[in-house]
Amino acid sequence: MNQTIQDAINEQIKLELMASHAYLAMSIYCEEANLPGCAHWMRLQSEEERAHALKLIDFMNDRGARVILQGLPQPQIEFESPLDVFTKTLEHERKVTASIHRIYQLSQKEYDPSTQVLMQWYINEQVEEEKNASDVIAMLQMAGGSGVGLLMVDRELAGRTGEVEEE
Ligand code: OFO
Repeated sequence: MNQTIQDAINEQIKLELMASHAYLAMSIYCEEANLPGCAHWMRLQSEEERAHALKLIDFMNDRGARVILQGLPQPQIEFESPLDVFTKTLEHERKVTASIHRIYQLSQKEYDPSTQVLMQWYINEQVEEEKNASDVIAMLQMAGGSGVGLLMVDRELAGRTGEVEEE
């Protein structure tokens, strides 16, 4: 496997694990803020990001490439509000999308069809990820940041079911 692509995927593994770590920290924040639905949503999101990293790790292993795990920075642990939490989530997802698009381009340039096909899966996934965060932001904006409105959004988020793909 081309070294440039290996390096890019190793960076992407780090980015997915950073997202997992960030969303776990957000889940803890929500739990402390007495928002169990929000905490549940973020816990599932954290697990999903870990699954994204594992999918890349499996792909590298299957192709005989070298996986190099890197250290993760401490995630942000304090937030202004649930709206702040989901706004930061969307910002992070946009960075991840840009990174996936870069790897897709790279795989075209270096002619690596397998990576290209895998990146197509992540491209579709990112559309979903950005939509999910945007939907919650819209709900929070409509409901207002506190009181009954917030309670209703929290109940809605409690209904999220797991989407982690096992392969
Ligand atoms: Fe892995 O999709 Fe979010 O970051």
